[in-house]
Amino acid sequence: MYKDKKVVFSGVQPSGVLTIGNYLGAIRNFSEFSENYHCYYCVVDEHAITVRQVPADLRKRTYETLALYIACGLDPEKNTLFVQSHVSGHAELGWILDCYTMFGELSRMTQFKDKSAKNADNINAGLFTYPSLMAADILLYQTELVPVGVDQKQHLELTRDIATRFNQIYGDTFVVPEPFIPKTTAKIMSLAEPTKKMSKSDENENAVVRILDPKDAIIRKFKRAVTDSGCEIKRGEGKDGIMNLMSIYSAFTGKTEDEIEAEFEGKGYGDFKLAVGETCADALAPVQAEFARLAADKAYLEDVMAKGAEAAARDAARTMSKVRRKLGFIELKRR
Ligand code: ATP
Ligand code: LTN
Repeated sequence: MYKDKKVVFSGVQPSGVLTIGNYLGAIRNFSEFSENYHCYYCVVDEHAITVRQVPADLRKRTYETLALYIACGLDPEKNTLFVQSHVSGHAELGWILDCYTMFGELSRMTQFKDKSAKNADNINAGLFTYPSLMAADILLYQTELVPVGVDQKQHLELTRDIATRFNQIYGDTFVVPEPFIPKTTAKIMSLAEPTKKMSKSDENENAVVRILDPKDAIIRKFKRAVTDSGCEIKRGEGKDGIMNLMSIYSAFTGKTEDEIEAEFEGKGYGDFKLAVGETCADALAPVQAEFARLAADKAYLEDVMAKGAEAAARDAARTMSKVRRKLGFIELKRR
């Protein structure tokens, strides 16, 4: 779409207060693309309603997620920051892509299987077709690169299949995107069950460290983190808890796992957990301070939203008009 720059797109659901999983797996990496790509970072509120939300909370978290984008280093002048429901092209293209996505493909999505197990009383059609709306988010902007955690890899593969299928039927319409998945922080695990992904909608507060948690809560949560019955800070079979803490510590300090093992040789889990907690809290402190400043300025956030939506809608309209033409929809002539 932009002949001079390739496009990056990513989204985060305002379905809870963001975790260090969201931070290390996704948001922290977003700003590195700002210089060389045209970047769209979206708060995907339409995705969030696939699970029941309290309206006042959804509204609050939408502002909060946008403020966190900025607090994590995304400059609204250099990135298009916006809210999904403000650009109607997402829902519109989402419907169209539903018609090019197979029931069998959607049935294989592990996120659908996990979320329907967790929300057994609300297995709605939106939860099932969620990946075609995500494909629409990405394809609408002719995206080349999508920075995400590894849990989204399957959705990205489906997005590629949908784009390729559409292009085969109608001729080149969409850029086929690639995922960008960080090497060491692609999947931060729950502190309570270290074989499960840390997820912002987890009901167990001790399982998740949130970007906005105060220092004492962060330290307490790491202290309580589930580890094995051993005592050495070393990688190994059955040491999921310790390995998860090592990757978090590594992400915040830049130290390699070998360096971490050497640093904590002869020390116990208690010392290590305290070090991880303190390092994490100190690394998040500047983000929290910036967040507090931004969150108090609703008018500024609304201004960012409005400008972002306007720019995104303009770009989305170009793809939508191409898609409509290809499909055989009549483009309405304005009178
Ligand atoms: P929910 O619990 O509501 O499903 P979530 O915590 O899984 O939310 P999303 O909004 O679905 O978060 O994801 C936003 C981004 O954060 C995605 O790119 C996703 O891959 C990434 N992400 C989420 N959790 C983790 C994690 N534990 N480790 C690494 N990346 C993650
Ligand atoms: N499906 C993602 C959130 C999401 C997204 C996107 C990520 C919605 N649309 C487009 C990247 C690009 C999730 O559940 N983590």
